Amino acid sequence: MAAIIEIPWWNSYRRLSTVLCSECRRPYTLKRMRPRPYSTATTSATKEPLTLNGKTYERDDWTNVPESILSALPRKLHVQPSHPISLTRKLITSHFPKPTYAHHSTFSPIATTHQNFDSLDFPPDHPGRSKTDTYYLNADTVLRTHTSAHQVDTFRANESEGYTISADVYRRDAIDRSHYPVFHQMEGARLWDRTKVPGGNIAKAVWADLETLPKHNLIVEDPNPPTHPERNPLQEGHHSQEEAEAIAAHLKRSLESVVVTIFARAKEAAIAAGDEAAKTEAPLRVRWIEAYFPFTSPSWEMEVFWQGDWLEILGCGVVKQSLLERAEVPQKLGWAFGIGLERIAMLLYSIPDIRLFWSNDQRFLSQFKEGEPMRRFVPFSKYPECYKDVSFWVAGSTSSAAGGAAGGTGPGNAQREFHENDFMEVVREVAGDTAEHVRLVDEFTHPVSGRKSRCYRVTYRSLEKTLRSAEANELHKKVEDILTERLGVEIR
Ligand code: FA5
Ligand code: MG
Repeated sequence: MAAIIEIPWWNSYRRLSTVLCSECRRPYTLKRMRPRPYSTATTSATKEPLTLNGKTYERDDWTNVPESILSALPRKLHVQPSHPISLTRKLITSHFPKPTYAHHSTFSPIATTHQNFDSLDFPPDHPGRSKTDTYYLNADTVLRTHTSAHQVDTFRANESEGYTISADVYRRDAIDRSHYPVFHQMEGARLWDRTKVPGGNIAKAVWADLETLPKHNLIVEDPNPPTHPERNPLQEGHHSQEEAEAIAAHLKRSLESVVVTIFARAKEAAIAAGDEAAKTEAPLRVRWIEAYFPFTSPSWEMEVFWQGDWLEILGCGVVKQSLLERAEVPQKLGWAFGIGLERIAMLLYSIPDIRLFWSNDQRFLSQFKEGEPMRRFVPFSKYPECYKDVSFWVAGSTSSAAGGAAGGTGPGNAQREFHENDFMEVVREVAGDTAEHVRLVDEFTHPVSGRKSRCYRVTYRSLEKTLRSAEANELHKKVEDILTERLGVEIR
């Protein structure tokens, strides 16, 4: 067997020992990484090719997209008239006027791995590429995990100075009130052309453009310098310090004015709903924090203080010049951002649960109207929850070292490593939107056998009716059966 050679893949300029990846929220050790073990769990035994939007995709070892997810493809909530996701999209795009910005909302959700990862300089073993995090149609084709998948193609189309792209995106993820395997993002970007300014330095032009943006009096916490040689580096050799600073300032002001509007609207809606406290509530708190994305540098995330906690609403940064070279517009430079539409819509309308966006219930849909003043969502009812625990021995855990080796052999390896997202997928497949929350409540290693046990609590609650105990039991039994069959775990 070939020895496993660990290849250095991280950008050489980063000398810190760890960073937190903004894509996956995992800390990275900036030395060398082994690929994570891949889960081989797939949700369909059929070998029939997948036919989507008139195109056929052969299944292979990577195919892991279940029917329940494919059925979300035609929904396109971001363009449904009077849907809160669509209203949120419109509110945000109004801050990025034509003709400077072109607006796209019909790009196909089916992306190549090149578009979704390679074109964005994702390293070969970035966890985002793994089958546990991403829905694959086959080894070369995914359901896009973010709107950034279209960055390079849209830069190449070169039709305007800026753009927005609104779209449905797909990720294998946790189950709770703010996570859903399908959600919506809006990407935005703005570029300047060196050949159009005297001396080829765009800084002055960017500051002049910034002067035309709406001003606000929001106090924004931004304690870090615009660039930092290790944490948030300037793209040396591509951008001057003054260019990066001007682009960062334009980016931040553009996005700050979006949040100012959003929160002003949310407050008006609260006051209109008779929420007296909204009139005197503390001013909005917003902060910029340093971040890391493979395709921007420097990079930031914006967080807002909401209901007692900091909530991340977007990621952004100065576009990596390698992308613009790939797009054959090397003379251009600028910024890009990606914002989560559900998170914004939940704040705007006080929508308490992300599953509601998928409801066809008129009691939900009739509360939102295009062209009418924004109103807070009035919950129609809250049906009782019913929770059930499931404890199991994790497959393959008696030989955890073998799991590491599995990483070296990659997909298709018979030694399955348990991954929580596979468990989430089973729960979603069985219970659909009736699964409200799944959390790990206990985990231990048997002192003698070394076997690992996990206990998860699954909260079932229907948004539309009272769930009978017998129905919850039936769902839970099915979850247990599929877990055993597909993930090879042993129920305790
Ligand atoms: C991205 O997806 C980057 N593509 C953003 C970006 C674009 C950075 C352009 C730089 C330049 P991230 O995974 O953090 O980053 O997601 C961006 C936003 O999408 C988050 O801030 C959040 O608002 C939203 N989001 C992410 N995951 C979820 C989820 N599971 N459910 C709902 N919203 C989510
Ligand atoms: Mg993020």
